[in-house]
Amino acid sequence: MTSSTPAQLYVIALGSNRRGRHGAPEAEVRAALAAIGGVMRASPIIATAPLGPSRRRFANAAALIKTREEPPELLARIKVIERSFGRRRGRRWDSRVIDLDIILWSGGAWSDPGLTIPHPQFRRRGFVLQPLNAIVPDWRDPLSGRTVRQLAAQLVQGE
Ligand code: PH2
Ligand code: MG
Ligand code: MG
Repeated sequence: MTSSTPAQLYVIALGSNRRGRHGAPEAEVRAALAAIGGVMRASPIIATAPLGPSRRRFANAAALIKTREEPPELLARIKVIERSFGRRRGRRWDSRVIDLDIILWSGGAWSDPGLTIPHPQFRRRGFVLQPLNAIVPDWRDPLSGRTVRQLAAQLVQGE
């Protein structure tokens, strides 16, 4: 039962580059933070250039959340939130109303066919590392052993 599961911490990355029912991308990110709940810290929302073929700029942010959900339960819930915000499935690089990605987990690493934590790409993405650095600079990546602060500095230096 979830009630016997101890509290878990997760870092979630949020991105939007398309208007939805809450308004502009920044408003979608703010509404998603409220929908997720349990938010202990939220980064500023920053505007970033798109990585990939989409031409629209993104609003990106990150949040530290507390929940009793195990990784698959949290993933299922954020997928429901994405759908309720109007996210369409199966268009990997298309513009989107909201994208919610689990980046880090207090339990360390997780891997199953539907979910990998830490997020496999996060060390190479400034639009993820910059918001993360604003909320959890001392969190250590369980795979590389580096802190978020180190990973962010490394990416800026182009290492
Ligand atoms: N997400 C992507 C692809 N490209 N670019 C920016 N700037 N921000 C994103 O969140 C982003 C992206 C796929 O999830
Ligand atoms: Mg993503
Ligand atoms: Mg995603």
